[in-house]
Amino acid sequence: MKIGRIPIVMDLQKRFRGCLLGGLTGDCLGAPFEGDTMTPGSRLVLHNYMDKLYGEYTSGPVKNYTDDTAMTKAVANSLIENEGFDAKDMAKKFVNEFYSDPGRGYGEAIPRVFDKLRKQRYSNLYDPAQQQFGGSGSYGNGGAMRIAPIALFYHKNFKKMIEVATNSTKLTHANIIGVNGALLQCIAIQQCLLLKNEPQERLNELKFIQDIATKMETLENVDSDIHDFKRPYQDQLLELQNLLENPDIAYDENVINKLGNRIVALYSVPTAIYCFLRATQPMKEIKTDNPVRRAIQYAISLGGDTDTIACMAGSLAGAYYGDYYFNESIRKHCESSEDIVKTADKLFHIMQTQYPAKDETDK
Ligand code: AR6
Ligand code: MG
Repeated sequence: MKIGRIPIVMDLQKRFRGCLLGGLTGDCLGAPFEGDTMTPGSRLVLHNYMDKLYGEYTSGPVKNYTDDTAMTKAVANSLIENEGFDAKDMAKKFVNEFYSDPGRGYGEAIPRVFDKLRKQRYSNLYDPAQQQFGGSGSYGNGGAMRIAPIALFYHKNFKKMIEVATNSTKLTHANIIGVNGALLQCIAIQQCLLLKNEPQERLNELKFIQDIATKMETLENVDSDIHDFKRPYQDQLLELQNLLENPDIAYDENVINKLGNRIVALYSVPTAIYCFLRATQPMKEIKTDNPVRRAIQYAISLGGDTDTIACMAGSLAGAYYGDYYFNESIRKHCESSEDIVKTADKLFHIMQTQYPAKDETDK
């Protein structure tokens, strides 16, 4: 590290911590704004609120996390305890977590999956999710919001990562839009982890998007006739690229119109990726040197499904920048931040035993 530069975050363990801390922080800070249509006035309120939280620590109410983090923890703990993916254990952990603390703001339909899984004693793990919405399955962003531990744990093995991400998502979300949204977020986190983060070097946002689009091309089922469109995520990634290339059209209303701020995975995962990429550069509307805060604050400022979009944007930013941008104040203001760091460390150590450092990536 050269003097005068910000610390270089090349340490993978710090990136694991950053990714889970970013998700937690986005979730906790976004939750109070969920469902809001943000006006210039409410964006100012948000900015002042964020200034306070990221400033010198002053005691104040701790912000609680929601289902995003509750389920992320369940995914991480299952991977840790089983040293890998065990579908039945993960399903049990989702169910146990929900019934021990159901008031975390879960999606309206997902409790039906938990109820059925419990009643049939985990005998047909994938049936309850498949039966949702008259057999079409959920296209909500609930699979994507909890995918981070899988991206971390399997980031050295693309094929395995995709397989586990798919099967873990299908425990609750069977619709192809829900599944591919989780895959998109998973791939984006993996790319963040593998990118060199040289402080003087600008992230090549367009290349980042093109690389994801290439991977999605092989994953999106072009023969599917379930939807009016054949390649929905690739189309959204083109919209995203267009917004990045033309900052003059990237005003908030247009970003919301083009990418979305909804509970639907297709209209929230690309948005979160856009928030992360846009926030890698200074933003005149969000005056702070902290790019992780920028990603989270910008995601919240779009309104709608603020906790989950900020959670996903925060996970990406944390995976790229590591845990450096989470000061004492923000850690103390978010419920369970010490716990999530311990979880990230456990995940890191077990990942290392499974994938020793000399292993190639993208096997
Ligand atoms: N047809 C119609 N509506 C649907 C469909 C479908 N096939 N799929 C989803 N919806 P859910 P999640 C709508 O319950 O994805 C929390 O706030 C429907 O209105 O499967 O885990 C989290 O923080 C359904 O209730 O849960 C996330 O933001 C809703 O999408 C979000 O909810 C959510 O789908 C995650 O929810
Ligand atoms: Mg939530």
